[in-house]
Amino acid sequence: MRQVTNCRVCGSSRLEKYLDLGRLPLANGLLQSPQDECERFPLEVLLCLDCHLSQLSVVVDPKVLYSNYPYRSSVSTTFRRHCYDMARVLKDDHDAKWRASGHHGYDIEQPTLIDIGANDGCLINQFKRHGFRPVFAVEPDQETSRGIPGDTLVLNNFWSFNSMAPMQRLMTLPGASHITATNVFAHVDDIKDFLETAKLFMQCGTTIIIEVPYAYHMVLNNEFDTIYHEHLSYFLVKPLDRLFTEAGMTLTDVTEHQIHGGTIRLFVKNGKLPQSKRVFDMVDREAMSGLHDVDRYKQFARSVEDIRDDLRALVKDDVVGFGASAKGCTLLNYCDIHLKEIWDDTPQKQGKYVPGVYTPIVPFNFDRMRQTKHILLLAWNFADEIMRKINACGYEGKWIRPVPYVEVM
Ligand code: DWN
Ligand code: ZN
Repeated sequence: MRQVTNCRVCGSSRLEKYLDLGRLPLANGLLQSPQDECERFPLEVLLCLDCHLSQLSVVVDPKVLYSNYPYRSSVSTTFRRHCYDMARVLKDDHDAKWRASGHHGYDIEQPTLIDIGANDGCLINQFKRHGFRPVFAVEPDQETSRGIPGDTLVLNNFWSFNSMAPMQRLMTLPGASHITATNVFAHVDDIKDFLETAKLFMQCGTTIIIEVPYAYHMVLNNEFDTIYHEHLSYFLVKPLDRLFTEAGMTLTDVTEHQIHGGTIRLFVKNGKLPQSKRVFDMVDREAMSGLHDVDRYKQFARSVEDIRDDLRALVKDDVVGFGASAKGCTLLNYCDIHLKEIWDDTPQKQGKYVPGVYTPIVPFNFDRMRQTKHILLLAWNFADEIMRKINACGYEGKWIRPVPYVEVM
């Protein structure tokens, strides 16, 4: 475990702690048995007083975090549709540029893709449906990567030139028109090495598309449970713009999306290029919302304590959880809530236990549904999809949503 003493974007040592969730277990370190021990690590968030990046106070070894990784992106229809929409938008944009180029200068008719943090191939599958040709995918967990289409070269490693001997082998490969990194950039400690490695695979027209949870929504919507040891950084546009500029790149555009409680999609190119007005508008909105002032984060921390107190008062041990999410592990451990069980559709999670609270993760079951009066939405980011599905099965009880404030529906 590495103690963070300097900001990973600007190097400043002026880091102020604004949230302490205690010593918590690793969110995806699911247990085989309730008797298993689980290691705990500090879960504290620091604000850089110079560039306003929020970041964890410690970095847990990624080899520990991502071995036997149980999370599968494709379980959620909502996320699959999000990837479909992303592929369609990028393909339409690519085709428009190809037509406008008069078929030269923009030298790739068929768009090509390198996907970093490919998980089970959820994104690659949707991009292939839109005519992208995958050049290769990077996914550290071999078991997880088995879902990636067989015609895609897969590198089971982390995206870092420093630690990837096979990378030299990949250097013989052509670059790609698009390099995607969805739900991975916030997980990376050395983000400057990440970008330098990406540069090796960028051609003149290449765009890197990075999607990360947006700290604007985390703070304003009290999404404290999105804080866990996998998420090292909690980004605002302001520090990101500085990061890319100092890396000799340009944040050319940024768009907002609802997925996972609110994310931003960053469009990054090599060199110094014009930027969309959206970049500046979002930085201004961050400032207007108080997010360049540590006091706003201390207000967020107080709201988190209120949610904890409200949940402790409301949730009894006959309550069931839905979605054995990483968020759920943070929420249950921080609030010290012990549910009867958690229903989850992910085969790799069923039969296991949430570390720290030892709650069993089981498949949905009609009989147990009929006996249930309250379900706690541990995957509230998919509330519509989950409630629609379970209500359609005849569930007549109540739903509890924990954020932005505790609500019984
Ligand atoms: O960055 C990350 C985000 C994107 O995903 C990863 N580091 C870890 C993970 O976080 P999470 O576990 O909080 O993500 P989800 O996607 O909110 O987890 C949803 C959980 O709910 C999964 O275990 C799948 C489950 N689920 C289900 O069983 N049936 C979800 C849906 C929609 C369903 O219908
Ligand atoms: Zn900083």
